[in-house]
Amino acid sequence: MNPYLLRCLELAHRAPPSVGVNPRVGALLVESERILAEGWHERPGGPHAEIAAIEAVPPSLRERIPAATLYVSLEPCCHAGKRTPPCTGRILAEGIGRVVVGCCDPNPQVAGRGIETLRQAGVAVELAPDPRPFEAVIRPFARSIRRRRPYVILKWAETADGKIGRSSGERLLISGSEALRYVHQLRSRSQAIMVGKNTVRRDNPLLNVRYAPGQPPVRILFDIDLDLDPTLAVFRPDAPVIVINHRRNESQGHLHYFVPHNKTAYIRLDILLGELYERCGIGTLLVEGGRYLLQQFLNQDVFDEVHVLRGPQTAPEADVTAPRLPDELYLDYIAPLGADLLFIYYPSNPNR
Ligand code: AOF
Ligand code: ZN
Repeated sequence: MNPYLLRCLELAHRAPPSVGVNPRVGALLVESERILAEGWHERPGGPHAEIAAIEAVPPSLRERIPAATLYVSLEPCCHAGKRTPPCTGRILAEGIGRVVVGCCDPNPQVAGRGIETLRQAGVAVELAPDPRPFEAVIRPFARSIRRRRPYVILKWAETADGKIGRSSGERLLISGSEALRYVHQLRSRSQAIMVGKNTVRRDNPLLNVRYAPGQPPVRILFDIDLDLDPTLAVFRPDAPVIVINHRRNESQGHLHYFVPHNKTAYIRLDILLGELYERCGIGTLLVEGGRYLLQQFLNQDVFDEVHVLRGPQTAPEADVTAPRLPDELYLDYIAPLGADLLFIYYPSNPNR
């Protein structure tokens, strides 16, 4: 791959999970084999990657901008009426003559029109020979903008005989340290994490990031009648907490009480997630349990990936069976994590 395009991918990965409903994008300006400046898209409402790169050019090098090539991992946007002005306008205003693009923007409001706009204005636009690595970086964005709901990863750990817990409520440690690290990496890459009410009450989980670097995700809880004990660990102020309920619709510090507008949201996960996407800007969601909630996501076909960590042993008195996987899944990846095995499944038809 062209090293400048590869660098765009690296820069795109600097975007934190709070980039939310927006894509991860990286860009750089190169003139005579010299990198004038780099940029990436950091947060919704913040400058797009191209703009960040243009603005990072030191004053002494600004006069070189028109002679430079702009490398960008995603097609520059051309649509107005959103949080930031269209990047195509700024590219033209700067007089940049050549742009190399990783892949097209799947946003229906762009979808090739950004490239078209630049070409019509006389800019030489080239596309990366293989768009797949660029499409892979924006996969959550591509899926969520089309369905207008967050990209959903379901995750659980199960014993060698497929049990995830004890009905007595007594805690069960299934995974070894490498698998735990993996889970915390997954959390640190997710904008939000969701668990069912019984899991909160019984396990009193922290739902933070301890065994990996990174920020704790937004916690999303179900507390319909607002009767959960406020001293539970999930309510700690280390991360924003969205409390789905049917009484209060207001924010109090880090606590965001959320009443869905559409009453069917209490039983239809696609509608609930649609509201979390539109109203709270939640773009990626990790669902960690318990069994009932995970099974609802599977049954209602509201997920994009399933990560199962299978331990090497059975556990005494473990009697809660793992969620039942639908037939239309394909197993994409298996890898050992210490003594555990990680299985990653995808829906067979991701365009469903
Ligand atoms: C780009 N470069 O770095 C990004 C783009 O709400 P806004 O103003 O931030 O616009 C978000 C839309 O812009 C998003 O849906 C996608 O189509 C595009 N994102 N485009 O040229 C970037 N992040
Ligand atoms: Zn843009």
